[in-house]
Amino acid sequence: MRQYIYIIGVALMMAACGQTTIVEKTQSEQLAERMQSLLQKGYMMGHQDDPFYGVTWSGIVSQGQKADSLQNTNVIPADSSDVKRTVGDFPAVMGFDLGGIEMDDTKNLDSVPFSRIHDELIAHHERGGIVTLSWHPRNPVTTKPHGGLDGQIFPAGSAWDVADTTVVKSVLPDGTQYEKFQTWMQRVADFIETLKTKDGQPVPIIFRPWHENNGSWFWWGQKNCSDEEFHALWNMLQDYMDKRGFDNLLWSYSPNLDGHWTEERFMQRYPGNDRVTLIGEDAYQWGTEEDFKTQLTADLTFLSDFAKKNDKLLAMTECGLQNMTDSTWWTRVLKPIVDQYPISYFLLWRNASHEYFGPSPELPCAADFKQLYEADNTLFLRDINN
Ligand code: BMA
Repeated sequence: MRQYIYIIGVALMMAACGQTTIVEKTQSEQLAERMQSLLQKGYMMGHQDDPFYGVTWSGIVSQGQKADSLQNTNVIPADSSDVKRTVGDFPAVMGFDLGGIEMDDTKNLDSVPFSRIHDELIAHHERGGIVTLSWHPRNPVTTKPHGGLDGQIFPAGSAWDVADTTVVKSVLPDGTQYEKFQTWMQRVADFIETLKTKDGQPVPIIFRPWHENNGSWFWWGQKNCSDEEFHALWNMLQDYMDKRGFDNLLWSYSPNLDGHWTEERFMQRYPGNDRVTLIGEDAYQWGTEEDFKTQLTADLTFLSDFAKKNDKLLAMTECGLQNMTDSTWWTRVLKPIVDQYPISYFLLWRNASHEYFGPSPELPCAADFKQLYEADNTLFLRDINN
């Protein structure tokens, strides 16, 4: 529908001017084009929370520090990044999470100050990188006013609090949490609105809300709402963001590794071709290598076919092997599979000291990551700027 309105709009403008009008592409259209053309070179490497902390270091302020001193802290040494420390280049894609912004918190759910997310996201864009935002909003029914900072023990009040299956319903029109959720969306939009370059240009962002929705571990998950409720939730957020006038958001639909997609099942919660530019999957190896390979191959076969038919970009929006228990996993397990599909990027999840998915020079997996880096078809920051 939107594409239709856009075409009519262009046609009317052309008719009114009586001449051919060149309509400037939006920020998100330009990003999609860039991603599309980069497919010819290979696929990009991405990393969540890359500049904030790593397996052996942390550049985020300690819990006790006062919120008002966060703005000017410069505790992160320049270029801190486990990826850069390992291979000498930044990831092409950096991911950041908004969880907690809805509560007006100063730090996100992983203790990263939003002021730092703001600065690093813009910095990565300005150095020619691509950025993506996910959002783990707290449970609007059970969270206490100050979220995780108010004495709740995980998963109480968090995105993972799924004791009650009426949460999605509660944020929809006529629901008990409708007003609260309007404020939550407003806070997300207010933050995104600040993500501009020095000359005031909005930063293009791959935005992927309501991720892993085919699992049931988040309050918007499969068993926690009906298909209709899920669609209403997606649409409410997207329509709100559209109303706020963002043309820099490239909407990504990213369910979880499934292993058994059929077109019928996939379509049940797919937001629609007019609402999504990128389809992706969050795919971790939690179980055996064989199961992971089988499921990922099945899913990428289905998703790449779907993406092609529907003219969508494809990505592995999150992935990894927790704590790199197999130090050759990237080149031996992941790469041979993703090499076969036209993915735009794969994003390894965060490197916290207790759970990491990316490389670190001190770890045995560093050698394997260097090999991954040296492959012609894996793209890091320098590759996408050349
Ligand atoms: C999960 C884990 C959590 C983290 C969350 C949001 O997959 O990494 O520790 O809080 O993502 O980043």
